[in-house]
Amino acid sequence: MKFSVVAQILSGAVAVSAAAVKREELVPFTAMFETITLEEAEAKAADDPGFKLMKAMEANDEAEANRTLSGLFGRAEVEDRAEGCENPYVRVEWRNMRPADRRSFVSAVRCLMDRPPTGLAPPARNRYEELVWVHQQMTANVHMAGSFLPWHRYYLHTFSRLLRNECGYRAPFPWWDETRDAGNFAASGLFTNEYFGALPQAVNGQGTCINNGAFAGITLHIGPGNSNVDRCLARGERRDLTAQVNSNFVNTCNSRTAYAGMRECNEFGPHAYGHNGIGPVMAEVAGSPGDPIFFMHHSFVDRMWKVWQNQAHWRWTTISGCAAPGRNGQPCPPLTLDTVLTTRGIKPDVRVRDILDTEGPFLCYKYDY
Ligand SMILES: [Cu+2]
Repeated sequence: MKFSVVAQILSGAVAVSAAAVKREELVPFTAMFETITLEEAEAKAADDPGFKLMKAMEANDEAEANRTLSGLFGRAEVEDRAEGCENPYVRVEWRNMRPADRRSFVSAVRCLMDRPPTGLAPPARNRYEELVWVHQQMTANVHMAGSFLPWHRYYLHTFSRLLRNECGYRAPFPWWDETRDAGNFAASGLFTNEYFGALPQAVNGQGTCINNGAFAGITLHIGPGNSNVDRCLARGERRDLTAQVNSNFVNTCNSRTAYAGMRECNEFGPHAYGHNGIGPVMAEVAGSPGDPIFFMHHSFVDRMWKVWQNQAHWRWTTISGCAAPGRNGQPCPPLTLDTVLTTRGIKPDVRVRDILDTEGPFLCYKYDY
């Protein structure tokens, strides 16, 4: 009798404290990236000769494929490529990296978080957060416009330089082939105690503070939005959303022949679903680099663009669309080879022409596949 009362009290106490912890740890998704469905992406692509070609090839319709193929991709040759990148760095898919290199990558990211800020961004508490701050400041200019892909390419490059120059990272820069994990990002091998920490399932549509891995228990200070509020690194996979980051969606976007349509499909398709599917930090545009998995996700987005660029060489040397969204009913400023890409002083500003071809002299990298 006495024992059972004690047992009741004990189990009651455990239940209460577990509930208290759980309440504290659950973090709602407060903002999300805008998305389009695959059906909408296909409808927009329907009249695109590139999309017709893809469908004809899927259906093994050789005659139709040849009809749509003729004249589609232009005549630019490999020789059009600027010289000065004879041995490009190779970005290696996470699973193709040596375990020691994976560990050293994650430690280098952690090292940036452990370094003091330079003072460039007052709300930032460490060097890593200065980079998050740059994204926050640039958010309104570099999303929902043609500048989305070039700016994030340069942002990723800047991150890779900080890892190398300030934290001594020497191994290849990783990328993550998310299509292999569509619908189950948690199984990618990134979200382990050894590397980025867990990616738990969302609970009632909410994320959980991450208390394991290289970033266990960190406090974020930049975001959400334009605000700067202390909060935990929270994640919660929404598999219905990560399922959209599949090769069918990627190929549909990359079948678009004009840059503008491809960029829009990428940004609102696989890019947005990857963000929204990982957790409340990743789903909030401005502060999303607060979760270091941001850089793995954007390496996937950058590689997706690169695959499209490799389909036709003119895509290494020409660009179109908007440098920023049009405001107050005004037409948008055009995106050109001379459009400036800035990291707000972390690295010198560059122009689109410098980064358009990753195998040009300035960036000089490619992907392992
Ligand atoms: Cu962004």
